[in-house]
Amino acid sequence: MKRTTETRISLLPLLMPAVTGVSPPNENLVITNPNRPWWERYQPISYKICSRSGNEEQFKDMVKRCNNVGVRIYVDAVVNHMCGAAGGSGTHSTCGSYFNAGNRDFPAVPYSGWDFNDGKCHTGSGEIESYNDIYQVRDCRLSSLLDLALEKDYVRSKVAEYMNHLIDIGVAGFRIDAAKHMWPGDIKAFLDKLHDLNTQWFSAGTRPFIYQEVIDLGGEPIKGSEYFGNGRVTEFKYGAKLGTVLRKWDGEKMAYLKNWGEGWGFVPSDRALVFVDNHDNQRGHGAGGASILTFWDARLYKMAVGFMLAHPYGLTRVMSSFRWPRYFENGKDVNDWYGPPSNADGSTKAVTINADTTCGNDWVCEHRWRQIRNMVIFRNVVDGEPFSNWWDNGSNQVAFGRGNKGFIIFNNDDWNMNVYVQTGLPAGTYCDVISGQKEDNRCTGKQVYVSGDGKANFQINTDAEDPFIAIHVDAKL
Ligand code: AAO
Repeated sequence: MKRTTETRISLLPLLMPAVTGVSPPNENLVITNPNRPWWERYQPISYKICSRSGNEEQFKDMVKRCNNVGVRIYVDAVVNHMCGAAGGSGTHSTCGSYFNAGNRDFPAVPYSGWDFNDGKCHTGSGEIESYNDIYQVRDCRLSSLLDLALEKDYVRSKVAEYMNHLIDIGVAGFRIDAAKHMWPGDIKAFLDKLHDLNTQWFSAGTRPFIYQEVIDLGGEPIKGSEYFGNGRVTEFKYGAKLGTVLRKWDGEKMAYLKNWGEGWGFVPSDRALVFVDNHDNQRGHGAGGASILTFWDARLYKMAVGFMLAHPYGLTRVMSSFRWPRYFENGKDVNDWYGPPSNADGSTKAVTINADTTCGNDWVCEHRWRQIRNMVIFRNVVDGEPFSNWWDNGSNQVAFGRGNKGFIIFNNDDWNMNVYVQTGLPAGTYCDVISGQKEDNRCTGKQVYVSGDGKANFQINTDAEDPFIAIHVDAKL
């Protein structure tokens, strides 16, 4: 499968075997200072499918081949704005379309001055100056990005035309970038214009899946709940809190996760899109702060992703990243702008696959890590089963099950664990899917014996490579 430069994998276990989220595929500003940052893709020039990841033919080919094997594609839709006000004029765009940011002229759409919110924003700078003013947040420029006038039917129609083009090609839905910076009613207006999904792969009448990027950590007047009518919303508290708990900061401990979910002040489960990290906060952009766990903290990261995938709350998204030369100066990563692994001519390096199934060329491919991949399978196996058999030691040793289908147990304490707990599973020998998995009716890693009463003994040393164990009924010998 051809991969885009920054791929994000999300999981919709109910609906389908695998789901892939891709970076904005439309034409964007080419930025050379710094040299081709990843974030240039959030500065649209037109809605032509033509980016560093490939052209329209290549995109269509990817969508088709993925759909044919049950992998759904979700597109990151950047429709709140075009490029930055200082983007200049010329043809320095990924498809060579002419534009003039100063004149608000984007003839390849076309958009002109009338289609932007310059007149509607009332801050002196034209920028969002305060997140406490909901009008600024929606009508002014986010980081100088030219703010589209989505109250206009013309603009709504152009946005819908772009998204419908993608739907007709076969994509399954969208991440709505910067949704907090658009009025919920304006988003509804362009969503209402969208086609049903392509019947070559989806049943007639299937609507696109929608989730909106709304950063609501509390403390601002705009709430994620304002957007529930349009689809799911990103729950940024999830990764920020889970990172704090696993790092044991602020007096947090895993025992407190007993009422994880709405009990922690998160949005309702059926409205939440959850993740441990995303493309912004894994490198200090966006929101979440220092507690966010990423592949750089691999041991805690695997535990966090394992916990997320085992827990019933929310619709889960798994991150898939590239490595960059991270370098901190005064607490800030000065290389946070680094684009994907690329060749001298600027083209993106292929995602090569190593003999051990991991990726090469600096692609991290967290979704291929055994522990994460196997927990995705766990999530599919336990889908629909209730949260059950919670156990904790009052500290950082916790366990829970999903009905009689799966069970997971963690030791994040500084001492060894040796416990005999109720799993809720049928008697038998199970393969731990963290240290290994079931292959040819044997376990490549640890084995767990569940007795007739559903109980099992678990031993996890504090220095274990991965201090957690997960078992499920599809990994029973
Ligand atoms: C780049 C340059 C800019 C330049 C611009 C135009 O970096 O200096 O002005 O080009 O030339 C990405 C990059 C940006 C990049 C942009 C365009 O991250 O660096 O700008 O592409 O190339 C806000 C938005 C949210 C947004 C996030 C980054 O609400 O929508 O900023 N995320 C999306 C994408 C992201 C992309 C864009 C949007 C733009 O995921 O990749 O930008 O398309 C508060 C607010 C949040 C706000 C953050 C950051 O968060 O609540 O809404 O996110 O601030 O500004 C605590 C608080 C928390 C607070 C946080 C940070 O945690 O609890 O609420 O602190 O202060």
